[in-house]
Amino acid sequence: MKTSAVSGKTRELLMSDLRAGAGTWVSGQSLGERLAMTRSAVWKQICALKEEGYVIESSPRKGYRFCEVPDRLLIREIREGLATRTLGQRDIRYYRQTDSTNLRARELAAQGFPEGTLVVAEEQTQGRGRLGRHWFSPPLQGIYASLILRPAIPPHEAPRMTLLSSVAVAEAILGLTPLAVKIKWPNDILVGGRKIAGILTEISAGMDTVEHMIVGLGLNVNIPADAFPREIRHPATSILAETGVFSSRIKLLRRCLECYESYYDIFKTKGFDPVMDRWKSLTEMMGRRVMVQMVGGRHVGKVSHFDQEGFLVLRDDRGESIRIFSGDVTLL
Ligand code: BT5
Repeated sequence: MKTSAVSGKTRELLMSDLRAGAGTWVSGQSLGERLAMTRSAVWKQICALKEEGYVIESSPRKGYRFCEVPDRLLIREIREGLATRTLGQRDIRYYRQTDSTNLRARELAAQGFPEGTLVVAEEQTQGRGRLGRHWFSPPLQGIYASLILRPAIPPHEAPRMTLLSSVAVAEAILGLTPLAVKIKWPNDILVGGRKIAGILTEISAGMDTVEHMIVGLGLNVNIPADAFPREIRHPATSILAETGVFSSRIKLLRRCLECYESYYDIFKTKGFDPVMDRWKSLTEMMGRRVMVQMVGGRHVGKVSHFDQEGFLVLRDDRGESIRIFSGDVTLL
């Protein structure tokens, strides 16, 4: 029986039929027959897909032809070919605009949404950095994404996850662009000393264990160099500014999720050492003289190492070791 009441699932089937015939015409009648829909129901769904940004040609005689996927972080595009088991495979929330994806993810986590839940936005009106700072999040030019994780670790090991996140994002950029990215503790991804991405890790924890963790990624993809506001204190850059070419945000997001999952798996099965080893190979901080500004003061010294829990260990001018949980590092 044909019906015009089409479920979301039917739209997904229609989409995969259209995609499968990419570049060729598919008649409305054959689509309708395969999906048990009237031709006008097919047409309505095509209109909805076009509204989402898909480029689909239509001709009264030939039917429909799938031409182009929009440059949007749409849920079905995130899942298309995503090679993960958990991350991004569960609930995904998509916003054309929201205040902060970390805030949205935090609400979902409090409601019990599982590990791997993902929140993405095309634009943030109040993107957040650490210590209440602002994260510049212009529409459709960057990736603003937050993951819910529920790692079985004690709260004092949470900084490990920030390090793991930086490694995963750096690997994703290295894999898809020619850029030589570097990591700056605790949460910066840099290209030529300029910040191309930042990660905001927020945890909710009891005494003994992390209840949930929100890992928020801001990645500057197609932001022109001159679009960054002056009030950004440190030099910022984007993949476009560095390479001169536009990159696919969706491919980058998928690769971030895949890299994240593989490092998270390594962490769970082999421990933190292999993650730390990769982290060390991606940072230029080892042995460097730095100033670390923290909430309660500042320290100057040489970077001695990063310890098992992800803390920065400095050796100050008197030869004393100082362990630092979080702060802003300036290379001197
Ligand atoms: C960070 O903070 O680097 C963490 C940024 C995390 C942003 C993501 S976006 C998705 C998710 N939802 C959120 O609301 N947040 C996360 P921090 O280390 O405190 O750096 C913030 C500083 O970086 C600001 O004070 C600016 O100086 C600078 N900045 C702001 N926007 C920037 C941008 N788009 N690119 C580079 N630098 C920026």
